[in-house]
Amino acid sequence: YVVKDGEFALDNIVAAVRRALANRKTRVLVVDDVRSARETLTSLLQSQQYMVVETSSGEEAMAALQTYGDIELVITDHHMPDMTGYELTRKIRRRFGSDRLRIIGVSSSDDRMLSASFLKAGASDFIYRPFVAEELQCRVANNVETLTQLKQLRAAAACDYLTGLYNRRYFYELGPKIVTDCLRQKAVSSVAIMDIDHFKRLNDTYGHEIGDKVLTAVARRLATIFEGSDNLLSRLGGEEFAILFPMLDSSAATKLCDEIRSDISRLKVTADDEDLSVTVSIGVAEISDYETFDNYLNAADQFLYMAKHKGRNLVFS
Ligand code: GH3
Ligand code: MG
Ligand code: MG
Ligand code: MG
Repeated sequence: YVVKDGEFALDNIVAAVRRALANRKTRVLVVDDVRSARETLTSLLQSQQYMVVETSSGEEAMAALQTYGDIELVITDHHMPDMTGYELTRKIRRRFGSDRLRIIGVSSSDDRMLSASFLKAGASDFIYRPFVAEELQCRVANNVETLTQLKQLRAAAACDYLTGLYNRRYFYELGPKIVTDCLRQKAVSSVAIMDIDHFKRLNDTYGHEIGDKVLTAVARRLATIFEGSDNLLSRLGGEEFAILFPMLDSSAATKLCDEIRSDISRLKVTADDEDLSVTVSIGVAEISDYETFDNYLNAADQFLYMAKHKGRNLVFS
């Protein structure tokens, strides 16, 4: 999501996630060994506009979860020949947390402890048969809504409020995983730290609000440059950005960073009827071994310091 002028990026990200989720149908997996029972559930779910996948056993259910990567809710019967719904619930929970996938147990058993067993095994909800259609539909809707809220929270937690870019937290969460993946494939990566030159001066001259506007414009430009790429862009804080270039060695990353440096220097930000421009300095470090992610960021930071020292508007590696 790329922010526009005068928008609070994070609010818009949250709204965009909500719209995206509202506009697409949720896929629900129904697991029951009795066909008529499956069909009852399916027709109730379809009347709520859900997409439904039916399976008649736990094994099939596990396979369906693999096949359809987007199942968000499983409604499972308990008594089934090969695997009980309780066992299926435990099995699913080893792979999917309740923040990714909701599970509702359904059973006509007269064992009143069954609902507690399901919930302890990680089910999100449980309904005894025979159930009132309305109640099942409400529980389904509540579970889907909870998942939507969790997704919005996750998106918000990963993003920077001002610019809408990924934040430092997310960069440090995902970065090491990407790097490790590359190293396993015997490929190096590179990381860059970019810092706007003399930003304090800009703030002092034009005020913090204009400073924010320039910062947002730089962020937006970077977001456009990296849109659709595998590179991980984030705002580390203040007027500093970090970019991870998976599978790119230092010389290729440096070349790319120099193009970005040049691009940013040509960026015009209109504020108070004036065209403002900024330059950036960038430090690039190659990640070729299993040292800590922090070590490589420190190395990039030292190169950034050299770029500043040598006069700014430069890339060092
Ligand atoms: P250098 O070229 O050495 O990087 O100089 P600089 O002035 O950019 O560096 P310095 O670290 O001294 O100042 C960074 C300034 O960025 C200080 C702070 O007021 C400003 N800043 C940090 N975060 C924000 C922000 O979110 N909005 C605005 N407007 N300013 C910010
Ligand atoms: Mg059954
Ligand atoms: Mg700085
Ligand atoms: Mg600076």
